[in-house]
Parts: sequence; structure tokens; C-alpha cells
Amino acid sequence: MLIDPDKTASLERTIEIVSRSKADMIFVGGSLVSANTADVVARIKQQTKLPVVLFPGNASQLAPNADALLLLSLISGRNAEFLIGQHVNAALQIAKSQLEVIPTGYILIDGGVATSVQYMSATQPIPADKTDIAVATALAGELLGLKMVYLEAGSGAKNPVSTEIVGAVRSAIHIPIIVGGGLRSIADVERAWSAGADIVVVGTAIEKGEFQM
Ligand code: 1GP
Repeated sequence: MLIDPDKTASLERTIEIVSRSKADMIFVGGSLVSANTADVVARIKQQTKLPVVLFPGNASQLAPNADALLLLSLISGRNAEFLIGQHVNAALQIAKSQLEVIPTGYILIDGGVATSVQYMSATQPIPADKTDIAVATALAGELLGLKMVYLEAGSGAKNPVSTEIVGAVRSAIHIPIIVGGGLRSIADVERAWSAGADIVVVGTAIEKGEFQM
């Protein structure tokens, strides 16, 4: 489950739902966050033993009290700031922390609607029907030594990443695949899993109380 640190009005209630569910871990982050991520992580950790994994939109969202960090490089984009720039800003702090660092290739795929990540990162998503580009991007990430690939349709996407793309990427690479963006139901999640996802991420639908687990 993904928690956006700025949407914490009902945080305790949300964590309770997640703790009673079959969620394996909690991701924390967002494209634009003004709340203090470490404070939100502390609140989450008071209530649940689930691992807390940072999913940061930029270097300001580092929180040393989390368990792990998805060190995201936006490899579908051509904006150096999100390929390497924010990482340079954060590197010394990360090295001093106890966080488990998971270098992750973040691949944005068109989800049928303009998303915050697209706007905030000033990058173009891969068109939803360009499976070959998504596969080549994921493969390049694996060849560069990244440890995971995140296929992202963007928070609140109209269409999740297609099973065709997930399946084609699964056939091409060996590292774990995360799929997120626009998943609204168990059926959506199961489709992504069947296609080859190792981890699926649900944020908006749980926040809105629409996702039944
Ligand atoms: C966004 O993939 C996550 O980065 C989750 O997306 O909010 O649409 O579930 P949703």
C-alpha cells in the first residue's frame, strides 16, 4: 500500500485497514509532498510492524527511520534531475543512514490521464501501446545494474499498466517488477500479478475506501 504523506487526515484509520489486510509493506512518498516524511513514518511505525519503504518524489522525502528506500531513477524520462540529480543531493545522507537501498528503474507509462508525476518530473510517459519501448527501457535498467523495475501508470491513472506490457517486460528481464497506478480492485491486482508483477502498489483506491481487501 502507498501512503502519500500529505494525505494523512485519516492516516491512523488507513493504517488500521492495511494492518488488518493482506498488505505486505507500506510505501511512503509522493510527487509533491510538504509534510515531514520522517514524522509520517514515525506515526506509521507506532501502529504497525509492516515494513515501511520510502518511495520518494525527490531528495527532500528521505527519512532515516524507514526500513528501506526505493532509490528511483526515472529511466523512461530524459530529465537528468530525476535520472541522477536528486540522487547526488541525497547520496551522503543515504550513505550515513541504515536504510536498505534498492536501486529501482522507474518507468512511467501513459495511464490515460495527465498525472502529477508526469507534470512534476517534466517527463513524457511511454505511450501505452509502445510495448517495445517499455521492454527496451526495462532491459536497459537491468543491464545498468538496477535491482528492480517499477512500471508506473501514475497515481490516480485512468488505466493501469496493461497486462501486455507487464507480461512482455516479465519475459525480458530477471529482476523483480513492481506495478502501480490506477489499480482499483482485487481483480486489477490479480491481473497484474498473473501477468508477472512481483509487487503491486495501491494508493488512491485505499485512501478513498474503495478497495476491499
Ligand atoms: C502511484 O503507483 C502508485 O505512484 C499508486 O497509484 O494511487 O493510483 O493507486 P494509485
